[in-house]
Amino acid sequence: MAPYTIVYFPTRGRCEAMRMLLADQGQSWKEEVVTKETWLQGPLKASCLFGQLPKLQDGDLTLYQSNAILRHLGRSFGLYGKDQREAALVDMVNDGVADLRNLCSHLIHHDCEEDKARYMRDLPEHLKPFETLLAQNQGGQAFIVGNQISFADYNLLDLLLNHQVLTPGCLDSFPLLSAYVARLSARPKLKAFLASPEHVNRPVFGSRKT
Ligand code: GTS
Repeated sequence: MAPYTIVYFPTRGRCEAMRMLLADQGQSWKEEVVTKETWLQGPLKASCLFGQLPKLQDGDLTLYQSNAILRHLGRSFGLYGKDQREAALVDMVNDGVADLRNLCSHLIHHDCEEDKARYMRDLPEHLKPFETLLAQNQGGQAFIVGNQISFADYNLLDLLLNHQVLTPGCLDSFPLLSAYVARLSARPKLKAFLASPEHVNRPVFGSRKT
């Protein structure tokens, strides 16, 4: 039986990076999909430590907070850099991804045209640090940190794939990020996951066409 259960809304949202990580690491997991109706009834929300999802069940360990979950999976599968120095850099990247994800998610949930225009205008500035990091690591031919994939790579890849849906062409002026997305997406297990109906049919965000 799969040791992992992801409890979340019927979207990619904050869970697709952990799904990509599990799929790429050859793991299986169970999904418990929570509808808006169930959530609004209240008892499930009341049972969640911070009143929010996602929740990950790993055997008898219950975890909330998407980035804590990613870090836990990172430690479980050796996806946290090769040493303490790389681990610090992996954390830094993941925090940068989380900041941009929060910014983007705020935008989606508030649906304000002015905010959207500002976000689009500033997007290159938000993406630039990741291009810079790639350039500093083996000319962008490897991962975001070091020689091995880390949980931050899955989180960054998910963020970039979402942006390619939301604002096609946003990576055109970032050759290293564009190549990175293509290279990581071509990893056999990841490629299969990204082509699976489970991923393809799951919207990026809830209640939107995307
Ligand atoms: N810091 C938390 C994390 O990273 O897990 C934030 C979790 C969060 O904001 N969850 C939202 C939620 O449960 C859903 S989503 O933003 O991931 O789409 N919202 C319902 C509620 O009642 O707050």
